[in-house]
Amino acid sequence: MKIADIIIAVAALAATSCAPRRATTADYQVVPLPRSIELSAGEAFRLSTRSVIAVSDSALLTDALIFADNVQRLSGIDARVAAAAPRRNYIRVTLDKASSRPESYSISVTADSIVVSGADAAGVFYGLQTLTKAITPGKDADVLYPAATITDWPRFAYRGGHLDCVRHFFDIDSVKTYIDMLALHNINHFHWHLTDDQGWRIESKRFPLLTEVGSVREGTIIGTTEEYDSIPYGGYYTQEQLRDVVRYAADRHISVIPEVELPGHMMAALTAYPQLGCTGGPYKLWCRWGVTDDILCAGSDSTYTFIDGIIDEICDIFPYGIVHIGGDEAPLGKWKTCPRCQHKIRELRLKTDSRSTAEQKLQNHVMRYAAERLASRGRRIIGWDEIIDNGFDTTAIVMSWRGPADGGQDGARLGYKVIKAPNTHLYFDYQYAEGDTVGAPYWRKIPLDTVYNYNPVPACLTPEQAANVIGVQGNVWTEFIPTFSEVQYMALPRMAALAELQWVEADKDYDAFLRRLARLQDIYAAYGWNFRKEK
Ligand code: TNX
Repeated sequence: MKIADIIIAVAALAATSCAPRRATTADYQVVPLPRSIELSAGEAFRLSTRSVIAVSDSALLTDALIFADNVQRLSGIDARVAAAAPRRNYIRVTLDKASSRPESYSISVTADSIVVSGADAAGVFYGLQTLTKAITPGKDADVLYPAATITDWPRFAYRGGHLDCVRHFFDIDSVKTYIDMLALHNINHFHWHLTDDQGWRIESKRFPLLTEVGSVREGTIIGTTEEYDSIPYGGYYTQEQLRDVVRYAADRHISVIPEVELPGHMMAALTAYPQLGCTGGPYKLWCRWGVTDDILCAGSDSTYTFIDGIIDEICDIFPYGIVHIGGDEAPLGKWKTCPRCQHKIRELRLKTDSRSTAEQKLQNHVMRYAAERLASRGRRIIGWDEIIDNGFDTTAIVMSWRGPADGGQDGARLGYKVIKAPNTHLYFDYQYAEGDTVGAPYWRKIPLDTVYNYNPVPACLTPEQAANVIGVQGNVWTEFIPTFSEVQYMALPRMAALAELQWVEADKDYDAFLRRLARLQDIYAAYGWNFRKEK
C-alpha cells in the first residue's frame, strides 16, 4: 500500500469512529406520569458510551447498576458506573437528606449533566426509572435528554402487584421477570400467593410433608369442562429460592408480602397433615377451582401449633412488616358439626349476634391467634375483606376484593387501613374482552380503560376516611393462566393503567395515557415481554 493510501485509510477510519452516533430524543411523558416536568431552554444532555453514571454513596450502587443495565438493553449504550463524576457528561445519583417525602425524587438535566436526587434510595430508583422509560428503545443510538427539571412523588404508599403461583406454578426466573415488570411500573409491593387448595409452594423445615405431599396435585381440570387431565402438577420454592427472590425484589425497592391462607383454601396442607382438619380426612389436593368445604379445625391444638410453626418460618424468610393471612372464602359448615370446634365456641363464649355468627367469630379467633403470633415478631396482618364481617379489629389492613362498594369503602369508613383490589376493575386474570381466548372466561370483562378509570377513593368518603385508603393493587389469579407468557399478556398493559392509579394524583386523560403507553409497549417488546397490544 502506498503512503497516500495509508493516510486515506487512516483518515477514513478516524472519520467513522469520530462521527457522532445516531441519537434519539428522550421523552419524559412516561408511565406513570411525573408530577411536574418543566422543560428549559438549554441544550440537551447526550447519553453515550462515554457518559459516566456517578455514584458516591454505596447505598445507591445497585440502583445505578440496574439503571446502567436497563439503558444498555434499551439503547445499546454501555455507560460506565464510577464513584467520581468527571467534569461533564455524567449522570449523578444522590440522596437529598433535606427532603422528607418518602420515595420522592427530582431530576435536573443540563447539557453537562443529569442529577437525580432522591429523598431515599427508592426515590433515586424511581428517578432513574423515569430516565429509563424516557428512552425510545431498540434504536441502538445515543439518547438526547432535553434540558428540564422534574419533580415527582407517588400518590399511594402501598402500590401492589399480586401473582398466584399456586393454581399454576412459575419458576424462579419467571417470578424475577414479574418483579422486573412491577419495578418498571414503580410498584413497591409484591403480594405472592403461595398456599391454596391446589398446592403448597413454600418449603417448610418444620412441616416437610407440606411440600413432599402438598405441592403436587394429581391432575388439573381442563378449561371450563368437567374433565381432568391426569398429569401430576406441582412445584415449590426452597427457602433459599424464596430468600433469593426477597433480595432480588429488595434491590428494586419491592417488599415481598407472602400470603399464607387461613383457615380456608387449605386442602394442600390438609392433605399433607390430615389431623389439621375437622374430620381427619383423608383429603386430596384439589384439581379444580372454586371453594372447598374443608377447612382447618379451629378446635384442635395441632392447628394452633401448626400456625405458630409456619408463621415463625415465614418471618425468618420474609423480613417485611406485613404478612397476608388470607381469610377469604372460608366455608364454616364443617365447624357447625365438628364437636371440637363447637367445644371451642363454648369455651370462648362466642355467641351469634346481628353482625356475625358464632362460627364467624371462631374464624376471627383463628385469625387473631395468627395475628398475635405475627405481632410478637413485629408484623402486622393483611386480610381479605371478609375479616371485617368476622369482626377483626382495626389493627388489620383490609385488602378489599369484592367490588368497589364492598369491604373497601366499608373498611375505610370503619377505620381500617384499606388496600383496594376490586375484582370489578383490578383482577387481571379476568379476560379483557368478549371473545378472548386467554385468561379467566368469567362473565365480567375488564378492558384497559376500566382499569384506568377506576377511582380508588370515591367522593363519598370524608377526608379522614379517604386517608384510610393506603394503597391499590392488581391481582393475577392463575386458574386459567397456565404459562408465564400468558401471565404477561394478562398483566400488560393493565399494569400500566394500575401504575397511574397508584402513582398519579392529577386528573386522568385516557387518550393522553394511551399516547404514553405506546413507548412503554415498545419497552415491553425490547425486554422480550409478552403483552396485549393497545393501539
Ligand atoms: C376469588 S380474591 C378468590 C381467589 C380466586 C379469584 C379468581 C380472593 C380473595 N379469592 O381464590 O382465584 O377469585 O378471580
